[in-house]
Amino acid sequence: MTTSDLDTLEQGLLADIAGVTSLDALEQVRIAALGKKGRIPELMQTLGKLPPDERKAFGQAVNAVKTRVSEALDTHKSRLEAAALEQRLATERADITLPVRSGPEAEGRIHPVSQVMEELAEIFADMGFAIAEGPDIETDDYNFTKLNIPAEHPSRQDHDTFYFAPNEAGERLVLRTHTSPVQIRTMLRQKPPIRIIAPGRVYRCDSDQTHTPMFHQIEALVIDEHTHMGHLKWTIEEMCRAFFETDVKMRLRASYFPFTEPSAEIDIAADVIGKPGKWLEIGGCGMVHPNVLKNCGIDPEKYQGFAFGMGIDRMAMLKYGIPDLRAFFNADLRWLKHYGFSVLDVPGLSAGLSS
Ligand code: 2NL
Repeated sequence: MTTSDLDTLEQGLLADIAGVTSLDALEQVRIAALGKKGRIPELMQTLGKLPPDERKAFGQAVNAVKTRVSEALDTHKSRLEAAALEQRLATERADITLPVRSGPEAEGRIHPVSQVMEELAEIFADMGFAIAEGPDIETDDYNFTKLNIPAEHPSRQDHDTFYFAPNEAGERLVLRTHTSPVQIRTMLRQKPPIRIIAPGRVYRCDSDQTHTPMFHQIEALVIDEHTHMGHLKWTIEEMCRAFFETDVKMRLRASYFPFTEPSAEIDIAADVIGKPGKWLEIGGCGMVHPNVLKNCGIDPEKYQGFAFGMGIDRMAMLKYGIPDLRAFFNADLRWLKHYGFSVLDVPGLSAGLSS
């Protein structure tokens, strides 16, 4: 083959490419030109039969043709793809105002516990809190000792703890009885200021009408240099207002926890569930005990903090009028259909938490 034959071949291939109007046809042209048995590889194979002094120049010429043909193929491919997309955009329409098609997405329901966790996360995120998590299986030290609950302290019994058998090191692990160990871990790891919530599963060996062995708790912890009870009260009040989506009357009633001093129970006026004149207990709170701060390497002379804890399941029952706690954990689809939330109802403060 001469150089002018090569030129003719190139012009032919480029014309074929330019004349093609579909991606399939373009692929056929590519295979005929560059495929294993295509025109250009075929030419390459004839190189060996040329006199040695012509081989190099002809090889280079064939390679140059190959490069230009490849480029032409790529360019034309992009052009055809762009045209195909234009065509689809011009003819296909998506009506985003249509309701969700019936199918698994529309059938699915969010459990009230998940819904309330999301609502609370949204409320606290808005106040600048981060979400902290930790393991369900905890050490005795993090679940009790660091919280100012020493060995043999009576409140260890109050907690109805699920204990694991001691390991080789003689260490006794527990299923956490509250989410406080998550806060202990945060204080050990992070310097103040600290603003976190710790939502999650907790376990107590207790089972009756109003207690299940696994339930859900959320705790909040704030540590800073001038934190006081006023901050505590405002934060809880603000949370209640946002959560119940109405003004909520609240009172703190003096109480005792080993990990806070002073300590209080949190009561809200039962107006929110249509029972005016009564009080509902929703959790406990207090100023973090100086011993707890010390146990976590925080100087109680410099830093103070508050903490509070609430049952998430109970908050869900109150807000959504769910009467029976045990039904929460029966995996009953009829119950979930009745009390569950649509996957599309994502809680947000602007649109209303539970609209
Ligand atoms: C309740 C009462 C409470 C706390 C939890 C806490 C955590 C740390 C330090 C101090 Cl790391 N306190 N948490 C404080 C007071 C009450 O929960 O009734 N929960 C359902």
